[in-house]
Amino acid sequence: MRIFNALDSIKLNNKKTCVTIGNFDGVHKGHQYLLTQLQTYARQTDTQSVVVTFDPHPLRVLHGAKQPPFITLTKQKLELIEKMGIDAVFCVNFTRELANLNPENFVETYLVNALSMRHLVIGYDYAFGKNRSGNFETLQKLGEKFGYSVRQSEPFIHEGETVSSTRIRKMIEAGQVFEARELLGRFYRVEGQVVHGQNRGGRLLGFPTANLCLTDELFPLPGVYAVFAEYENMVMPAVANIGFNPTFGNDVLSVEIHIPNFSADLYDKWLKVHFVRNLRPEKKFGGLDELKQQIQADITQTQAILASDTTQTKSFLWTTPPASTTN
Ligand code: RBF
Ligand code: MG
Repeated sequence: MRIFNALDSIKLNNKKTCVTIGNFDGVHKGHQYLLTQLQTYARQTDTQSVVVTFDPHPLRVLHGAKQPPFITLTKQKLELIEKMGIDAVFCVNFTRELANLNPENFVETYLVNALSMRHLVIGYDYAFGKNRSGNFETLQKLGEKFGYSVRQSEPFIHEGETVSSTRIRKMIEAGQVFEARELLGRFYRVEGQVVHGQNRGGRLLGFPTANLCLTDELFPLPGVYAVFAEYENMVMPAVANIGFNPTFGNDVLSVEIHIPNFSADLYDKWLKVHFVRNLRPEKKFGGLDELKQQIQADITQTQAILASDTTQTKSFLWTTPPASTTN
């Protein structure tokens, strides 16, 4: 998959393009459904599939605040789009100036001239620009002028409700990682660099933990989770604790991973954590022994959960297209 970050770096072969545009936070099953339609349509029309997305997320630029936290940061988002088999991504640098372009200017410069767009496929609720003026009707009118067709896809429904980034964010914030897996088509995952923690896990408890440094993304409700830890090409059963370590009277939130039977030094390394199940809330224990016993019980429970889930596990580590739309 080719990735373009600026107008002047776009190099496409002679094929015209079939484009979709959006934020795609989460690259969830709804997005996957749209991306699969994009590819099918590109194949039928002998065009190449291109995803146009933005970085930073428009909400960050326009509202400044760290809200909402993202399900996927750009790096992970692009990896997942690549897994879907898309030909190219144009990751447009989002600025206030860009936000002020009118839809016609944006379409002409970014989609028609830069990408040679012949077809546009948009999500059921997509609109861009000031007051959402770049909506289906506007895009269709512009299509007559610039010579492209527009299709709008339908919402992707799971258990009677549309799959959306908002719905998934709420689940993760409530610790419902198993439920979120259904809407994502994969485990919810965070990733980051391993940083120095309190140095207490190994020495004091006998359960060393890798502390993750997260920046901007959403993390699940504080508590203990059965997870898969992915390091280089290894995927290992592990336990995660997201919390404040109340037993020790800490007041900083940490995201810690203990990988049983694994002793490599992970400091400064990149670790991915796939959330499988929520086990319990974090608790304040009366003493070290009680906490140690509980952590051992968490490990035993995790091993049982992950072993019983083996047939499904591999396919949930990465995104898979919705079954109904594969051919
Ligand atoms: N600390 C707590 O104070 N309460 C807990 O319930 C708790 N549960 C944990 C469960 C697991 C699986 C792990 C790996 C750690 C847990 N900890 C808990 C965190 C522990 O206090 C921490 O790893 C050490 O203090 C080192 O930072
Ligand atoms: Mg640690």
